[in-house]
Amino acid sequence: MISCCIFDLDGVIVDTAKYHYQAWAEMARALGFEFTPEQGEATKGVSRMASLEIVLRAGGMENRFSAGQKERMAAEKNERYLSFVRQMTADEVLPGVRTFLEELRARGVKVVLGSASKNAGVILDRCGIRPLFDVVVDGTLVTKAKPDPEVFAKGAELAGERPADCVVFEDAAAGIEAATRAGMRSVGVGGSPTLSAATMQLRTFEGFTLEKLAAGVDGK
Ligand code: B16
Ligand code: MG
Repeated sequence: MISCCIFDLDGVIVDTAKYHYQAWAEMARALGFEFTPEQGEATKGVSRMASLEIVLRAGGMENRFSAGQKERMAAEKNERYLSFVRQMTADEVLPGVRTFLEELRARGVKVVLGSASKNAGVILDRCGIRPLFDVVVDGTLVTKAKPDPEVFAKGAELAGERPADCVVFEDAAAGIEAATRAGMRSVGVGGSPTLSAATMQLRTFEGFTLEKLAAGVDGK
């Protein structure tokens, strides 16, 4: 039975990773080194402060700054990131997502957001999709980052659904692990080989339906 679908945000609903990357790369350049797109991959699904550590390590600067300086750097990065996010429109919702969310709602399946981002609310608002979610759990509500199951467990609890009836949609390996640890089935979105632990794989939401989801996760 599937009574609740829980969606990661960045990489599943929208591609905000490109804005995170641009903001981190600008910070790195100001510090005097290049942060490459390949290095940026490691920040996907990871919290803001953990991402900062990844960037500083890439520049060999992991021990150079105090905790207070790091807080300020993360805040500045976030301002840069928000300057991109504030320009977002409904066109940036990834293909097929809106139709699939609408189908779930029409069929009585709960729709929940489970994101590490503290900016999830503003992104949902900019894209005009907040009304499609029954429950929003974001980085402001959880204390433990994925692969800890907290974000998904809380989503199921607030939706009033049992973990066994929930399916998580994720583009990051840590998110698939979090779903498994929460006792939920999972869909690896985007086709990365790092998502092989997911119950099923999905390249795009275009043409995807509840029926296809049920067939894909059934009996696994
Ligand atoms: P913020 P998700 C994650 O979103 C991003 O993938 C990750 O790159 C980012 O560092 C994290 O949110 C925190 O974002 O700085 O906005 O709080 O994939 O969990 O939806
Ligand atoms: Mg993600």
